[in-house]
Amino acid sequence: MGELAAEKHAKYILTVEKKKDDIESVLMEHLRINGAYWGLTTLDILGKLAAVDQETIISWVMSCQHESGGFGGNEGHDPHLLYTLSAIQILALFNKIDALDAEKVSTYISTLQNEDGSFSGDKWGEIDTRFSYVAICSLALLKQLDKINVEKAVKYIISCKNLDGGFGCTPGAESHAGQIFCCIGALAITGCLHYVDKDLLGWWLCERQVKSGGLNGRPEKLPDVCYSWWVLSSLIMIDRVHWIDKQKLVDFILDCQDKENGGISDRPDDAVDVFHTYFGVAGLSLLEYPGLKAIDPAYALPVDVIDRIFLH
Ligand code: GRG
Ligand code: ZN
Repeated sequence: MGELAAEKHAKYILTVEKKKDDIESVLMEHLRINGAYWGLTTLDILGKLAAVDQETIISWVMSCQHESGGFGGNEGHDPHLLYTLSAIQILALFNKIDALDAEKVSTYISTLQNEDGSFSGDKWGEIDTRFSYVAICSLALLKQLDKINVEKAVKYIISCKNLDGGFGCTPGAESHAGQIFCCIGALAITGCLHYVDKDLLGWWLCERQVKSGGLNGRPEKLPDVCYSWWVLSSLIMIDRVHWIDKQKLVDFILDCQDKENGGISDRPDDAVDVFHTYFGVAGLSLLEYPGLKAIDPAYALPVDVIDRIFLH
């Protein structure tokens, strides 16, 4: 099965960052700040964050901020909660959260909370439990959770819980591992995991492991390395990670590496991308693979970064 090609993956991410005019980069222009978060966090877990030019990245991140306080996916783009969290996370990696006007950013986030406690992603109004997570995670990192009605936010998330123990994007919507990560992450951050039936949800989550060792995101679907993040982080937060075969999952992730050119794909023999490289490396970190920094399952940032923010 082999080992993690850590050096190659770091090199792959560093070269993707430089190629700004190939077709993927053009297609991804609107979510560059998300891509930057995935890539930089991967480098940090691999112990290679020092290889990037910190000043250039920080000033580019700050240039993505809108008058409203929210961040766009790139310079001149409209603000959205998803990009705002990525901006805060990138600054956190570099110990630069202080560069932000926390008051202004948190006011932007709080204006997106609705009467029922849910969050819209931006001023156009789409509601999704993803945005509840992103708002809560952002405000916690800024130490501004008191800007929103946390009780109502939690109540809305609980209203998205299904009879199978999972969570969907809105009340009554089908359980999906990605939404489960968002709901469990938000409940973990707000200290509200007691609302979750851990055995029932743990059962649903551990059933995501298929024969190859990989995890899928819903019943009957194909395994995909990204669920090594969405499912595994959730299992850890509810203390049920021992319900899956960890070694088989390690082997599945290692099997998705491009050992020659670096990068990790969604499943064996597919093309690699930065997102799945993050999910693979972060998944291995959650599985305590040797040589990797530990990552926090709720904040999706290295544990040392989280400790720096909350232990001082
Ligand atoms: C900071 C980690 C972090 C996240 C930010 C964006 C976000 C918050 C969360 C996204 C959660 C989510 C919904 C993830 C799922 C993404 C995904 C792989 C969707 C694919 O769904 P389908 O139905 O694929 O196309 P399947 O695997 O079901 O066939
Ligand atoms: Zn995927």
